[in-house]
Amino acid sequence: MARPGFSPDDHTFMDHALRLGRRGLGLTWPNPSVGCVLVRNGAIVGRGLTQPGGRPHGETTAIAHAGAAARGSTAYVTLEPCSHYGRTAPCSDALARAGIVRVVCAIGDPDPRVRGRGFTMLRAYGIGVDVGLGEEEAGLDHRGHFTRVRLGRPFVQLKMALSADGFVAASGGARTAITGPRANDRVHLMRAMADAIMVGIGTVLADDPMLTCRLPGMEHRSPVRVVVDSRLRLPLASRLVATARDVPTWVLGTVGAPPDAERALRAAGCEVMLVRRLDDGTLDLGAALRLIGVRGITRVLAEGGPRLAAGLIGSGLADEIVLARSPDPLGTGVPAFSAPLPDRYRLAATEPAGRDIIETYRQET
Ligand code: AOF
Ligand code: ZN
Repeated sequence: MARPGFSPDDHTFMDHALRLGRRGLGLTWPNPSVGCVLVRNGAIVGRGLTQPGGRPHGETTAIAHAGAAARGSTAYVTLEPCSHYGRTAPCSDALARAGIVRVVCAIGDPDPRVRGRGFTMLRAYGIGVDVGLGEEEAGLDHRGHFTRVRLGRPFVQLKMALSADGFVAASGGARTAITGPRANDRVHLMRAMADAIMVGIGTVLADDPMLTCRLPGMEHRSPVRVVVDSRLRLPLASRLVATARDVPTWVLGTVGAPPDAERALRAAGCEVMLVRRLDDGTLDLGAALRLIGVRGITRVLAEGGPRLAAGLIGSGLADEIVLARSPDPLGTGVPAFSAPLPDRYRLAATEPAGRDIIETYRQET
C-alpha cells in the first residue's frame, strides 16, 4: 500500500535498497547490513551495501559506485546514515559532500553514537530527509543490530525440524532426517544469513554435525559455530573440532569446566569462553549471549536440540521460532517441546517447502 508522502517510485527504490541490504546479512557483523540506492532523474546511478566485516558502509559504497553521477541524486537508504567519526567520516557528511539533495530513509538507528543525529546533520546540510518508508521490513532486517544495541545480546532465531507427531529425532538420539531437501535448503539459507549458529552439546554428540552453509556458491557464508557445552565434552575427533581452523568454532563452557579439556580444545583451534552457572546448575544462556554479543555477533540461529530450545524459550531469549514441520510421523522419538509454546509467540508466517511446512513464530515484545 502506498504510504502518504511517498511516490510509487519511492516505494520501488526503497524496496530495491532493502533487497540489497538483505544480501549482506550474516557478513557484516558487528555492523548492520545497510542497502543504499542513488537515483537521479528516475534512473539508478549508484548502489551499495555494507561490506563484509561492516566497513565501508552502504552509503559510501553507493557513492563510490556512482562517482560524479551522485550529484543531485536522491539516496534511498535502509538505516539512518551514521553521524559518528570512525575510521572514516560519517556517512551523513559523505552524502552531503557527494551532492545528494534528498535522503529517503526507512528507520532511525538506535546506536547511541547516532540516534537521530544522522538526520539532524543531513537537515543542517540542507538535504531533504523523509523517514519511515519500508520501516517495518527494515525493522525486521536490522533486528540483529537493534537487539544488540537495546538488549546487549544478539537476536536469536530458534529453528527446529519436527515430525508430524512432534518429535525432533528417533529415540536413542540417532541422527534422523525429518524434513526434505527444500526445507533443508531453506535452513542452509538461514545459516548464511546468521552471524553465528548455536547448538547444544547433546546435538553434537548425537549428530556430529558440520553446521556450515552448503548451498552451492554460498559455502563462504558459513557462520561462526557456537557450541553450548558446560563441561567441555566436545570430542576432539568431532567434525566441528576437525574443521575449527577453517570455520570459527566457539565453545561456551561454564566456570569450573575441566582445564585440560579447555587447553586441548584451544590447541585444536577452538575458542573457549566460560560463563557462570545459574543456581540450578545450568549454563547462564543470557550471559553466554551477551558474551558473544560483545564479540560482535548480532544474529544467532539456534539449531537445537530440545534442551537448548527449552532453555532459550524458558528464559525469554528466543526472539523468533522457526518450525520446519514434516507431514510424516516418526511414531516414537525425542519430543521437541515438553510444553506448548508460550502464548507470547504469535504465528507470523507459514510457507510451504516441498512436502514440509515452515512456520515462523515471533515473540511479542
Ligand atoms: C551507516 N551505514 O552501512 C552501517 C551503519 O564501527 P563503525 O564506525 O563502522 O560504525 C558502526 C555503526 O554504524 C553501527 O553500530 C551502526 O550504528 C552504524 N552502521 N551506518 O550509516 C552502514 N552499517
Ligand atoms: Zn555510515
